Amino acid sequence: MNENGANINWYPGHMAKTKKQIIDDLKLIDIVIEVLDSRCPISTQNKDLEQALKAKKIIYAFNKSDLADEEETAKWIEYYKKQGNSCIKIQANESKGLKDLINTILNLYDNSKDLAQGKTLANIKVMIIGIPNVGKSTLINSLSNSNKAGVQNKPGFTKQKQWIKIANGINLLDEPGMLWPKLENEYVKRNLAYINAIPENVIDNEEIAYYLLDFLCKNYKSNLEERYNIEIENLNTLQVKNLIATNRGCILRGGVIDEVKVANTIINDFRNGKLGKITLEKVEDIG
Ligand SMILES: Nc1nc2c(ncn2[C@@H]2O[C@H](COP(=O)(O)OP(=O)(O)OP(=O)(O)O)[C@@H](O)[C@H]2O)c(=O)[nH]1
Ligand SMILES: [Mg+2]
Repeated sequence: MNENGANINWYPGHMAKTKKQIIDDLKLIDIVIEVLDSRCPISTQNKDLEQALKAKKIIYAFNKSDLADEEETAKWIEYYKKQGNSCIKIQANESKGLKDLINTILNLYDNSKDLAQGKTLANIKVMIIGIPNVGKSTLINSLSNSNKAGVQNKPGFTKQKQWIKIANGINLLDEPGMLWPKLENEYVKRNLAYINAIPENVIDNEEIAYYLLDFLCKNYKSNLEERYNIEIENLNTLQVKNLIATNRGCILRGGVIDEVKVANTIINDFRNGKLGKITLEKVEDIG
């Protein structure tokens, strides 16, 4: 077990600064794109900035849609839309859904101010926000057709604000707003650990892999059977884990199971989509 346990309170100093910076930057912004992970949109949506975002138009971009259960993503989009939100399914690393995203920006933008000033071309200022690893930099790069946004976050590296021009008078702030995920409860914390949104050093891989496997046994049994070439009917989660270890050669000398290796195998297979398209949160389970 992770000695930090469930009550981990973890909000590094630089994040408070980053939040302040985002709130400051928001003054310049017309439209915010909050990137969510389609596999767990609720867990990846940040509640920290709710107040600052109230006056902004927000588009929820359901990213990594290639890794999520398509039926569930459709239900999530419908659910978000019913609540009056703008949302679009995308796959940033393959530039999928970006046309829809741009059209949504154009539809949401109120150009009356530009017209009043006699401007014919819109000047739409957009900022991308989201928790770690949801694909903010990838989205900036795809929208701007470049590699301007680093794939890693570099805190404390203050530079001049730059705007990246994309089509149709849309300008993207070059720096995505990295939001800190709220570990509201064990359930959210686990989902965020599965999708690699919280640092490895604050999670216990063996524990996380066990919970993930338990979820998969209950919800995506055939995905496991197919990937690991096993039959799991009537087996409990522990037995399934041991079977996977045996089939994948996660065995130490003396026939002891290599717990670290089997845990990493399960987690990495999930993260890389090798277990198929999986959604962790269901619309039916909320509210
Ligand atoms: N399968 C899949 N992978 C994606 C997609 N979008 C981004 N990725 C991958 O997700 C990982 C994280 O992407 P980044 O763009 O660095 O994420 P970020 O939100 O900028 O992360 P931080 O800078 O750490 O906050 C990278 O390995 C990307 O290649 C997607 O739509 N599908
Ligand atoms: Mg980034």
